Amino acid sequence: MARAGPLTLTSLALEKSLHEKFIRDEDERPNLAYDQFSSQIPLISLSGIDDECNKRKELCKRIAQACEDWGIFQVIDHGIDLKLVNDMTRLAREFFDLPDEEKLRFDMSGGRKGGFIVSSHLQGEVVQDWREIVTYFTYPIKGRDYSLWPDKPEAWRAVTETYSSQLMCLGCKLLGILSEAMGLEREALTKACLNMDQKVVVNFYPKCPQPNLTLGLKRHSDPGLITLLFQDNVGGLQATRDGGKSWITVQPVEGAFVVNLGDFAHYLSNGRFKNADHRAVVNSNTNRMSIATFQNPSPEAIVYPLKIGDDGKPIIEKPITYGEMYKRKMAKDIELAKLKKLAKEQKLQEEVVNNVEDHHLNNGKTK
Ligand SMILES: O=C(O)CCC(=O)C(=O)O
Ligand SMILES: [Fe+2]
Repeated sequence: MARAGPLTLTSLALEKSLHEKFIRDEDERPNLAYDQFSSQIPLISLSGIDDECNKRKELCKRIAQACEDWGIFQVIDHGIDLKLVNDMTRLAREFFDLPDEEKLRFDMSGGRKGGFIVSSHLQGEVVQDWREIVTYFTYPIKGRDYSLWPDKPEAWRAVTETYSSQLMCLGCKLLGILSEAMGLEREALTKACLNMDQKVVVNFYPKCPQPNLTLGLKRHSDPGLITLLFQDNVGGLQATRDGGKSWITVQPVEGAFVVNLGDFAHYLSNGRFKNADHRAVVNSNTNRMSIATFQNPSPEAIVYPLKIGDDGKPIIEKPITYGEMYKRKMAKDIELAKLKKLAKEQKLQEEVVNNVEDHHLNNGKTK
């Protein structure tokens, strides 16, 4: 049977121009190059994190400051074995290099909880992201469905298991620091998650024929508590602090993890810590890969500030569950996408009416 054209982005990347479904409206297109780096995001060494001494206190201060300013920082000396990270990225690359058919054996678009997907996008959203993804639901362990974990390359499953457990440890250490920075007991944020969830998402951004017209991943904040992102040395992660008016490209640092805070952390800190607004841009020179590990609360966890200053007010009216918060976030995004689509259609319609009127006027003049 003949195949109906390219199925994955890796195949579409070979075409000369960008398929229409990836072309963003002008106001969403990137205005800053993937490799125009900024060093504004703090780079923090975690050495001394386990010492009960001044070093930990100092670290706590620096991390809290970064979370107040940006909601993003990078960490080195984090204790994760670099060989493990290199194995993880090498095997992931080998997976994305497989023929379409092999990758699509793990297609998760039918609602499967984990696997491979091309440019996932929201219901009702017209424009798609320029990325391919493999998602692993890694914690709680009893929720793992190994049949959805790619079986090629062969070693990838075992490496992902080790990677996920080591990142769970690092995530919890950082949550300990953040809890202390909030003036709470070390376990406060971990406990607030009830039974912590973890999801590992491997993002692959093939080189793109017209990168200025599209995004690898559109602007968003992560919904959960904390995300640990490993990116290769290409560059493409961008952050904004002013609602998207200006952006910076995060400088890739060899062996570092980018840590960013999500909505749950923002609410639990009563708005003190930023839920970092970020996106990924792509380029026409080279493929890019990043591995995002999301540490999230369980759906039943309560979203409400853990501490409110003496004269402060809670930034949310009443406690809701994380599951409900997530549902509302998705519903809002879908609503925005719908409104945007409607506005675009109306604008097009107005343009047609104006053109017809101009045409009549001009015809009238020449008669
Ligand atoms: O690839 C990147 O740099 C960003 C990935 C990201 O933000 C995500 O997966 O949520
Ligand atoms: Fe993200």
